[in-house]
Amino acid sequence: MNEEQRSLLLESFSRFPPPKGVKLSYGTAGFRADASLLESTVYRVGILAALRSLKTQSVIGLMITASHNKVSDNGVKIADPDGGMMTQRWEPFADALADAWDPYEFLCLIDDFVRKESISFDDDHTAEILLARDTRPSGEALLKAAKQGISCIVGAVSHDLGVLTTPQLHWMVRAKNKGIEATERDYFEQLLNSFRCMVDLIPGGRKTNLNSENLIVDGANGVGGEKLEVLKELCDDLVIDIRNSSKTGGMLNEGVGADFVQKEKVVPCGFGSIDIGMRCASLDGDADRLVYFLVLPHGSKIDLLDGDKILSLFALFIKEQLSVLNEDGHGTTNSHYHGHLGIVQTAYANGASTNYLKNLGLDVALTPTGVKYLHEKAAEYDIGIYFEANGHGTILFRENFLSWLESRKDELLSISKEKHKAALRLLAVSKLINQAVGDALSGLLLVEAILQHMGWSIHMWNKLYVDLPSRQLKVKVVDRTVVVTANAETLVVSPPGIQDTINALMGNYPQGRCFIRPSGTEDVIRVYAEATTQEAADSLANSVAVLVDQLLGFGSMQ
Ligand code: NG1
Ligand code: ZN
Repeated sequence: MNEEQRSLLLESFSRFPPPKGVKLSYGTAGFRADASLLESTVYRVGILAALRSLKTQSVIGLMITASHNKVSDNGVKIADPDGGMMTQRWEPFADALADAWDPYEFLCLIDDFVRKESISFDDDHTAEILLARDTRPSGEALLKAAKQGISCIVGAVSHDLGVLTTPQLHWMVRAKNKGIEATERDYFEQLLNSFRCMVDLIPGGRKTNLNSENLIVDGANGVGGEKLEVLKELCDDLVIDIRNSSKTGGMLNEGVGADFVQKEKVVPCGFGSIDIGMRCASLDGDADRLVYFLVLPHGSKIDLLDGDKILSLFALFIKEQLSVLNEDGHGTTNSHYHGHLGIVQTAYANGASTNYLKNLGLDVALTPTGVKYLHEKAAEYDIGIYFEANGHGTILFRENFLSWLESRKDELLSISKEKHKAALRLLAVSKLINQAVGDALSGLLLVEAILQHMGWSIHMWNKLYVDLPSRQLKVKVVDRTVVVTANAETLVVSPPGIQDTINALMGNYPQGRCFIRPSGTEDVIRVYAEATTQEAADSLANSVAVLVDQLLGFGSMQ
């Protein structure tokens, strides 16, 4: 680094002192905290994004959001050149940068890192960063801090894209680096063109009346509802009743949104008995999660169709297309099977969904919680479908497989119309579903297209399998980092002894399954339990939560 660069960094450092006594870390989804604590962190992530752009010589994304967390929180994360999450290799540097207190320590840290990573500051490559934020009131000021961070790397430029969903920004970063048009309009057009293509390929033609009930969407009072309004205006075929859009004045994520619906299993605000039996969906605060639900008669209870059920619907559809593509004309499968399909879940996946998928003959892999792990695993297949139970997920297509489909699709037409259509459907799915991260808007369009393709109502979809009753709890602890897990978080290896007690408790319940793990986004230990009855799942989760509280918490539970 030359003198100009050093003095730029030193001068700006003094304007963004880190908050005293707060240590932040780049968790499951970037840095998250109360928004009032984040200015300095966001400024530093601006620097980080610029360095990442120099290193990769590509466009990088920086998103200001705290997703489903409360409106007073905020967060910041980086999108890598392929639109995925920032490489885990850079996370320790992100942590050190966010926590550096002394200006010279700060400078040395950057200097050493730049040298270690061989990042060059030559004039041929300048950093370029796309910035966006969700609808949180703190977003605008934090975005300014990010710009300040970026501008203290010599030559770096930022483009403020304003309010976007998280997946829109990731999509744009990916598109820009592939040399594809990358405006918001392009995003909407790609989604709608591929959606229309899927609808045109419905067996027996377009059947608009198949899903006679309307779709009603809860926008979490956030950016997702706002963007869905745009999508609806651009497409006459989309009949959607959008509630809790950010423009209706309700509080972000307060009694609304995918996280609330999934965890509480009750109707969000704005929904009630008039919606009984209708097809309802809920997005989270930055629209990277999607769940569907059915309002049940009497009270506020719902039947939840979570990420696992969305995954199962997608898996069934993709498997069907692959079978048609690979059939040899005598009802048997070709020996040269094209398109290895893999499913990726976490330990939070309902056991009934995993059984269902395995019974379909599919490969199911488990990874630790966090999109980065699921995404990485899914990228190992020709088609990898991953979902967290909370509704975050997508379908990844390997480039080679897509090129093979593209090159074969016309030839397939002379062999069989059905094979040709199966290839076209797979190509349409690859364009519709976000290849960078889970995206509630594209996920919603794909669910709608597949339901129409199958001729299914939400009730029929819901019957694919019956969820095992489950309960998720969280326990506040002194230091969540003392809990270390293994085997995709299904086993506690430290502190010693806890796993034996959990095993003994699980043994008390038929089909009892329970695990604990430290959250990556909150200062808690999460407890998940599953059993054959709700009472048993509740009781198992409670007894393990009490154990965690006694050993690691404040002893306030009994
Ligand atoms: P943590 O706090 O690490 O459990 C939560 C979700 C993740 C993921 C991240 C990022 C659960 C149990 N955990 O992570 O799946 O979505 O937030 O938003 O839902
Ligand atoms: Zn989110």
